[in-house]
Amino acid sequence: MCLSMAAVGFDSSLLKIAGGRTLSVPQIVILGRPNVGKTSLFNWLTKRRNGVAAAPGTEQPESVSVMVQVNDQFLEITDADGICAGKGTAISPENSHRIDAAIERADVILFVVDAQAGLTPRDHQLGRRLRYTKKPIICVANKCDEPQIDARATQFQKLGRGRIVCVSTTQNRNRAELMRLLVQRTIASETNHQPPPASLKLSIVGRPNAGRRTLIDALCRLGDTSDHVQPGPNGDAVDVQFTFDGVTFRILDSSREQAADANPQEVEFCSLARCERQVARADVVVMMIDATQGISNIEKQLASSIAVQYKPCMFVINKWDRMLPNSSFKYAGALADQLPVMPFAPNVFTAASEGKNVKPVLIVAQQLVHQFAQRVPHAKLNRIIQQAVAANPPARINDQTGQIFQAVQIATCPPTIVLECNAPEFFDTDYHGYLLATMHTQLPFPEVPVKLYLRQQKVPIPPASEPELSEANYGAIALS
Ligand SMILES: Nc1nc2c(ncn2[C@@H]2O[C@H](COP(=O)(O)OP(=O)(O)O)[C@@H](O)[C@H]2O)c(=O)[nH]1
Ligand SMILES: [Mg+2]
Repeated sequence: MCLSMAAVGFDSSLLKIAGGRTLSVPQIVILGRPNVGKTSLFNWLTKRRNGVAAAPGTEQPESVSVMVQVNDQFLEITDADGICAGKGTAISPENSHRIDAAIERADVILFVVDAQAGLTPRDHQLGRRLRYTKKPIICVANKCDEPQIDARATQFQKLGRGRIVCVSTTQNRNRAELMRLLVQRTIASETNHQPPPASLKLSIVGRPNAGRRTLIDALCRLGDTSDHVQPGPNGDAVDVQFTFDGVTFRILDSSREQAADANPQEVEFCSLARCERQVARADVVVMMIDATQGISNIEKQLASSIAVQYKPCMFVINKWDRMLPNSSFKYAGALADQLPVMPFAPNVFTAASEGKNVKPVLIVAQQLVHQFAQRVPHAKLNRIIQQAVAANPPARINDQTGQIFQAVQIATCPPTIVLECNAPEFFDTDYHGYLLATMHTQLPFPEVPVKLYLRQQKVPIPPASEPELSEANYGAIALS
């Protein structure tokens, strides 16, 4: 935790890298109405026999992710089951925002339908929602247990949502075809990726009255030029953009929408879901905290929802003028205890109404984007991991101990590290935390989330089952 004030030399070309997704592990999101077989498909594609445990630190999962490797391609597959749940045809407002956030995160979408049950109003509803995205979509007609059922899948063409692939998770039909298409679409979406504009999207979240609007106005005053951007077609919050230090900042703020909410009961729930969508769109999240108020459940829930999306985040502790002469270091320590999900996130103490110390928000945002795109030399990463394990080996279980054979950084944005080990079960949540803390202190991404996977060292896949694909699965995601 630090109060970062100094301007750093910043290479704006890095924004081009960090703003794009091409260096991240491609995200495949499974969507569909309840009971079509999303979870079955997820387990089948990722070769999991049972349900998957929640990532450490989270409650009942709204979505669960697992990484797979197909030939040389890494893919992260997410079952967005929880957010598609609900009775009847209506999608609740909070799930509606969560579905938008999931679509925002995805590089390729698997839209699952049930070939036996046929088209339902709920499929239509989700289909309409997917019409607004340009992301590649594969329509997966599940429960085609026999080839005769495949003909029924043509009815889903009405949805007009991508190529239809007939599969059966229970009868193990057409898995290889779906996998091949998935990899093809992923590679195509990477190749077609437009170079992103040299701009940085800041999402400002926080409870009402924390001072978001005031901060935005103060930030705009720092900019060379500023203009208001009209809301997007699906009701995005009002954006403002300005240029500072040669970088175009685009600010996403949910405060106006929140003010428009009539029912205060709903405000909390809906605004949290809206914030999730805002977070999904952002390059960097600014979480505003009112220094004069305590940390409430709202802040805790917000921090968790930022952490599960692995977004770079800074805490802006506002109204600090009213807290003087308190020590900011003491406050930072207390904050870390109360919001333990992102111990690495930097703090900036501001008095937005007086325009004091708001410039560091823009400087720290640039630093975070820079850190997020860092790639570490292989030898250095391995040296640090080996030293960490030697200094504090994992606990012995049944006279055996965990061993890490190799560490590989497979992606940036977020920095994503795979540890090849003898058995992931030897490394519990505390040990993940220890390794992550070591990486945060010793590698050039101290203030951004790092994704860590543990993988049992490769076991060859029997060639008879699927000769053309070579695949490997990775351990559950550890929340950094
Ligand atoms: N006949 C048949 N049933 C399936 C298939 N895949 C899933 N199911 C069943 O459909 C039901 C709902 O599956 P689930 O994966 O929980 O659906 P979700 O709600 O979309 O995640 C379960 O009873 C599954 O056993 C399939 O390929 N064929
Ligand atoms: Mg399910």
